[in-house]
Amino acid sequence: MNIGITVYPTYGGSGIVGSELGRELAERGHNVHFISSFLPTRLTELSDRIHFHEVEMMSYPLFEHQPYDLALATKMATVARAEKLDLLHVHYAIPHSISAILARESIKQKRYVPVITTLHGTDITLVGADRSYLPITRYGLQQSDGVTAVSKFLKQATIETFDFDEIEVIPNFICGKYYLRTPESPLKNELAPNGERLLVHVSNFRHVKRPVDCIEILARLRNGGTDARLVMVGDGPELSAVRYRGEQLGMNGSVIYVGKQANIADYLGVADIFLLPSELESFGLAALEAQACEVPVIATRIGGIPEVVNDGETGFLSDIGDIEKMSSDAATLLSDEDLRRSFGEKGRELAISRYSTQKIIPQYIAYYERIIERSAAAAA
Ligand code: GMT
Repeated sequence: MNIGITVYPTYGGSGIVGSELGRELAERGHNVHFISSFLPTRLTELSDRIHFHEVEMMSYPLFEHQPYDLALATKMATVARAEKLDLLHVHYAIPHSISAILARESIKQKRYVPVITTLHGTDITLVGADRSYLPITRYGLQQSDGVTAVSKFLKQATIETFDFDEIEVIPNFICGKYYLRTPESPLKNELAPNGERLLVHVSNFRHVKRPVDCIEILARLRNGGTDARLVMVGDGPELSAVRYRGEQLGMNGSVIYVGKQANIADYLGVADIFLLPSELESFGLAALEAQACEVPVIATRIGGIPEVVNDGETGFLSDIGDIEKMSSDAATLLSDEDLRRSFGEKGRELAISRYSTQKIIPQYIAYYERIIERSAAAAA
């Protein structure tokens, strides 16, 4: 198949999933055309099967804001015709599904290119549900030829908010060979020079991730006598609040802020515990990546997380903001190496058996084939 993929190219789960899906499809012999404002961060290599088409935008003084959606639609239409795309697969509904629908409609006399929209989370739960975007998001869902969601939770949230239920759940995935426990890595010694226990948090540091809670947990652990350090991977609007709280609690000497990182697996591979105290998470890709690296997860019992983390088996789940329980669960795990290892092993087993690329990528391919067939039958 010739597949067009659009993602937000910056750091973030939906961009990672879209980029890795493209790479996996190319490995299975498909031609993948990424259409985006710049090269997605996880897409480090192009090849004869992975192509990149940059969305160019003309700047004009009249435009207060550049009309990216239209430039994207134009590029999608051009690429769809030139490369004979079989479908356009967009990640994150807003504005990608609208641009794709516009592209499809603009060229349909020549070639009908079905549009598949994958919902990732806040495109439904926060942004899409907001009054300013709700009608156009619903239109995007209704007009897409196929819609997938990354968790059962997200499918249900979409039904409730948009009264739209033609949704296939295809969960996120990991490639087991890239996500491994690496306790012997030199990075371990760099981050924990005195053998301290390592807590790791990875996010885009938005309010919804509650990264300040990680500092609170670290403070409780250290004040309770656990020699732990916290590695904060990523960047975003809440980072200054995190640093401020770290300063207030006298914890910043035990926090390592490493900023945005291309290779998250390096940090997860040396972690003792992964922290994800989010107030909303439609899936929690980072928790899956941590489990694949045999790292027990301390997270909140919200959204799709209970679908990904087995409470009491691969991690511990708590209510939002229940710092005391999260700290005490972390202390339990950190004081018991056997328990930690057993949680870690079960986490990897769960990640590989339910969410490996071998299991999930064929689901996408089968779904593509179904949608292409259905669209062709409708056109005939
Ligand atoms: O968080 C977002 O606003 C968007 C998105 C992203 O690009 O990171 O995150 C969502 O998609 C990820 C990949 O499917 C999921 O793992 C995240 O749980 C989800 N974020 C939220 O629901 C807050």
